[in-house]
Amino acid sequence: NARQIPSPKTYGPLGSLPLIDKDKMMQSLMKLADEYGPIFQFQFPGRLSTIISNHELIKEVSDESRFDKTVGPALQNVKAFGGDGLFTSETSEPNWKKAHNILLPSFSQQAMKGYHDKMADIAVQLVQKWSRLNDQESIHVTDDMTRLTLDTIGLCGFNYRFNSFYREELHPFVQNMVRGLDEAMSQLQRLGLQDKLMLKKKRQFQQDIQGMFTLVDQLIQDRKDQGDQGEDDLLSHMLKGHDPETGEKLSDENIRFQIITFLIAGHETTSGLLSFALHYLMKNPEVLEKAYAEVDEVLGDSGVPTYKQTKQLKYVRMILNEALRLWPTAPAFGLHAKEDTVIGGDIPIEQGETVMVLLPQLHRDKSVWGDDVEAFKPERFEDMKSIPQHAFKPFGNGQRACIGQQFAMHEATLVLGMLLQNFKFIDHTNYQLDVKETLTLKPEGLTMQVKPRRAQMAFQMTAPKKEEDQKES
Ligand code: FDE
Repeated sequence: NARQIPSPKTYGPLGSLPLIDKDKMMQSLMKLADEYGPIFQFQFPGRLSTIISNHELIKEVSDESRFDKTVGPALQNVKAFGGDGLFTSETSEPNWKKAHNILLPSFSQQAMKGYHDKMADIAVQLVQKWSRLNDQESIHVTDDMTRLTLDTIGLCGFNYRFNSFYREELHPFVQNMVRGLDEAMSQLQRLGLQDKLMLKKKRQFQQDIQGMFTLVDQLIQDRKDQGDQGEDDLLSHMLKGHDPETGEKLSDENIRFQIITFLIAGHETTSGLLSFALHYLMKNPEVLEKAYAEVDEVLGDSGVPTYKQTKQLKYVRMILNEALRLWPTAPAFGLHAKEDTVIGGDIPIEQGETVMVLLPQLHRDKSVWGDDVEAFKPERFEDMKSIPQHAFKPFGNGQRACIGQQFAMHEATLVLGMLLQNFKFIDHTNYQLDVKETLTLKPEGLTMQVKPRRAQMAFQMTAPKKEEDQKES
């Protein structure tokens, strides 16, 4: 017998929308999950969404023989500029597999060695900026983290410098992207007719998309004109790479969509991650002490961290994982059933029917994490093998999981390591967490002050010996 899925009450054509805070959809859904349980149905205007959020059910839908990623309504809207790039394509679209095959080696752990110096280049800019602040000047944390992550993916991906630390305003591309993403999300909450009437918004959306295309197409054209000069970045891999299965190359149009995809996926999520981590460090002095101790032991006064040193920052990684547990910056993803199936023993899901996986709630499943789910305890990640499979999924699932996982984690570990190496963090406003939602999550309005921890900043010290790095396999 089929179980009835719980569902909050509805208000005519608005569905259950009046029950949630429009600006905090994920957090509202988390509250509803507390109330209605690990599976419930939410009536959006015109569509019913099944939301699942405990370990037991998510373990089942993580079975790739039964479920596959779905490009849900939010990603459908982002498709206007992400096209058939990796993030916004269905697994069945031919360019997904092709690009996946071509790009996988560019994101391997091995490939991170090649990006390390470029990541460090941008991280040094951040440390320099913070080291030159006057007393009492405060840092807008998410803004600086976004500068950092955008510049990092720009430099590692396409050898392009956004130079965000040299400008107060956002780079025009970022303005286009942020407004575009914002509009893509806003469209979700408008009723059909209401949406059609937003002519000015629509015109702006088209302009923003054109703005993004223009910059990116120019980048591709410039690289082609200049010819192969031995660059070893994502763009060169995309221009040269052949799909080992079919021998085909990516089209220029698809390369454009991939570049936009990496710029979107690679910077908002990672900047949110770093911002949450800094917030929790300032609120948890024992964790902060342990982090300083590790950084002093591994990095000490040895200057800008090497690749190998960065890999040794185990506790810093645990901190990042714990931040991703509490606030997975890409908080949800959609799946559809490949065939008629049943989950949870008695809940039928028809072929093509979709479910939404709500990560922050999964990451608070007390049967996995214990009763202190809200506590910030990096020690939970001491032994990754002790964490049940599919209980921690900040990077998504299976073949459609985040291709940028190693990239994001290496970058974030390096940056957090360098900040710990160089600065004392001061929570000068006694900040209370306020999670802002766009396509991703961020601590809204987080500011901090810093003081130098040592007489010389890392970037002023002599460069470490690079040969040591080469030896490591
Ligand atoms: C993806 C991803 C995901 C899944 C989604 C779905 O399923 O829908 C997730 C969850 C994620 N991702 C998350 C994250 C977090 C962080 C920090 C990140 N992420 C980062 C990054 C960086 C980069 C570059 C990236 N990222 C990218 C990406 C891509 C391309 C994708 C798609 C893939 C496929 O193939 O599908 C993703 N990412 Fe991430």
